Amino acid sequence: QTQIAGQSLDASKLDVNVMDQIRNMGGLQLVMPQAFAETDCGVLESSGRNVVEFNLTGVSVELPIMGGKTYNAMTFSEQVPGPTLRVTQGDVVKMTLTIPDDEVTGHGNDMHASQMSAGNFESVNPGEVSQYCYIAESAGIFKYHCSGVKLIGMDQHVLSGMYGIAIVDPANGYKKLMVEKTSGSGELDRKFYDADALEFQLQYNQLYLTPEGNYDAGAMFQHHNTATVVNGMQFGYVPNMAHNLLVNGDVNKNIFVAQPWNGLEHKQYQSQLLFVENDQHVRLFIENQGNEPVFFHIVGEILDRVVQGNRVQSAATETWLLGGSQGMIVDSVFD
Ligand SMILES: [Cu+2]
Repeated sequence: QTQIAGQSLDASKLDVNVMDQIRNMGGLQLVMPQAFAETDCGVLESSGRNVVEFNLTGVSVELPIMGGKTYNAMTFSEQVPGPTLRVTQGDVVKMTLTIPDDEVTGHGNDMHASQMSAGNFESVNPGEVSQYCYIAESAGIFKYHCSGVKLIGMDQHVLSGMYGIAIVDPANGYKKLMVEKTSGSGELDRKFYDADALEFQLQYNQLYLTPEGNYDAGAMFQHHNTATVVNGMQFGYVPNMAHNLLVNGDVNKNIFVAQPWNGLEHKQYQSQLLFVENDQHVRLFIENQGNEPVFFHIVGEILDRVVQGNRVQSAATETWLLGGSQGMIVDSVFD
């Protein structure tokens, strides 16, 4: 019979050196699960799992801001948000970050889906390429962001545009959506929608800028944001001249009182309306990339389902709160 006795150890009251004793016993070895331990691309690539390459560049560019000015943005692959990675739970992600020779600063990439600290990846300097691999073990929506130069300037890099999302689809796919309807007073008439849905992604952030369009850390610490941005732009949800033409038959006949992004020269930085059909299952991937809370509500609608980490958090809720670096999947039917 074996008895195991527990006791507390106060190292300061021992007359032996605890660290020496541990060393004499052969030391301590940290054992971590596969997702953490096997970051070597060679091992993971030959694991038999599906390998998805995710290639990014770290580039500083000037981007338009409301009022006709520009700001000094930092980007993954010259876009804000950065490219979206979409994989299936269990896939191996092979992430490669390239920093061009003429880039002004080093960058990193901390992918929350990887469950690894950005500290392991350090900083990739101008002219360098770096790579790591990981298994996307958990389903859901996860932020990725620049980790600055060995964490220094991380706030500047992220709040200047270096962020994006990884969508990890559940291994067994998405579930059908149930919406409660009634066929009379007190008569429940559940309605089911196929898991296939029309999908959108919305990423929230703030810009903290000096009048010259540079990052303003003082403003960030005081939460005095210059702008709230959705998918990288202010007021991106108002119509532009293409919608004027569609709805009013005239590019110059505005639909809304303020249309700051009317010009088609803005290309991908043009405002975009989200067109959905009545009685259609819509899936929204939403991430709060910033340092202010997001109170997500759709005017005139109820969020039929909120999912985080492949677990239903709520049904039929009016608003859902996302803290900084938090994501969710909202399923809704507009009716
Ligand atoms: Cu960066």
